[in-house]
Amino acid sequence: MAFAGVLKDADITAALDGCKAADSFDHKKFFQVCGLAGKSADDVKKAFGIIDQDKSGFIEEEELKLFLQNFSAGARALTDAETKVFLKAGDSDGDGKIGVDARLCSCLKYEFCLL
Ligand SMILES: [Ca+2]
Repeated sequence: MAFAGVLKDADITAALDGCKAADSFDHKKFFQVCGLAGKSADDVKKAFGIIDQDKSGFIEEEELKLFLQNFSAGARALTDAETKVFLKAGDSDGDGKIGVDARLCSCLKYEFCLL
């Protein structure tokens, strides 16, 4: 499990169960249920480092699409519509990808979890 040591397995399962149906993914709800919302900026950065599979320092659309599979290998890919909404929420400078530096992660934590 890619997130072992960061998140609880039961919370991950609950979060994935909540978005099983296509187009039911809500990143705010997901981050709340999986427990990332309550984590430190460092842990959120760690999580985004896992999602950034090619270690480019950015989470690109393709990586975002496979977001759920970082939590469970059997999870579905996000639909194009879900990916676009998620990308828009995290892409603060409009470059079409999400940056993974610490300061941005604090912003992401705020945008994704607290609003
Ligand atoms: Ca990347």
